[in-house]
Amino acid sequence: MSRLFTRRGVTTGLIAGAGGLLSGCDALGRNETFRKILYSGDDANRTLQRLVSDRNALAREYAAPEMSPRFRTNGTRNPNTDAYNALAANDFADWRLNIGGLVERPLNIGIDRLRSLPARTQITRHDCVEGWSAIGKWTGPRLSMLLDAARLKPEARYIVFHCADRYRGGTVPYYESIDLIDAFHPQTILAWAMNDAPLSVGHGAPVRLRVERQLGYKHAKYVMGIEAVASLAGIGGGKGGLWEDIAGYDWYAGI
Ligand SMILES: Nc1nc2c(c(=O)[nH]1)N[C@H]1C(S)=C(S)[C@@H](COP(=O)(O)O)O[C@H]1N2
Ligand SMILES: [Mo]
Repeated sequence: MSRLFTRRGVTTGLIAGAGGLLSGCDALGRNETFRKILYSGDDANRTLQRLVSDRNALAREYAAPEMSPRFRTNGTRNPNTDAYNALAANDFADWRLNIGGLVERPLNIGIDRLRSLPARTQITRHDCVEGWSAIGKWTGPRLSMLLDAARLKPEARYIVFHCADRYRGGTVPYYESIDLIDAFHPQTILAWAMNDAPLSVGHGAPVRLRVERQLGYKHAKYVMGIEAVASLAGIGGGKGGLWEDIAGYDWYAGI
């Protein structure tokens, strides 16, 4: 078990992040790698800095009465593979999340551990590219906390999410990816609860990504593995996500 996951480690991490909970700039600023990449050179980077702070703006959050009475499921509603069905039959007690790739300290944690980490709850609007939206409440640890614990190597540029489901039951696994700005955005969480209940199979059990500044297809459900990479070229069809590969969707789907 990594040292940051001891109670003391988590507390220390939280104190370091206190006051930064709602500030994406702080989240970015805590990461030396970003600083070097983004703020090297000086005034030539002013435009870039402005873009980065826009990218760090928070998605709107809503009040409980604004939550949608019905939140539809979309895409895969059940991965229905033998492996997934076995995990689901046991209430995901045997599910393990792997965090690897370009990290100093690969992590492998179970669902109980994930649920015991300090969590963020946010009520946000999900916008699907197909033209529907719904407001729901999501709870889970910030992705940044896990990436900090795993310690990204300096070459890491993207975070890839490997999912349990296969496109239309075929052989192509669903996957998605985001850059480090979104990975460290304060509202980017690994949600294990929706609307105060454990995530249902339809909505991505046991864990799905919420990346609130982007469209629905970026919010990977059924997350099994998280991989830090330097380039997206070697993953899937190379465009950073299943829909990007097969349907030409934009990799950056900002809203
Ligand atoms: N693993 C996986 N994640 C996925 C999908 C999918 O088919 N498989 N569909 C995406 C799309 S297009 C949308 S709109 C949302 C739907 O999330 P929901 O089922 O909770 O409404 O999940 C996204 N994440
Ligand atoms: Mo979607």
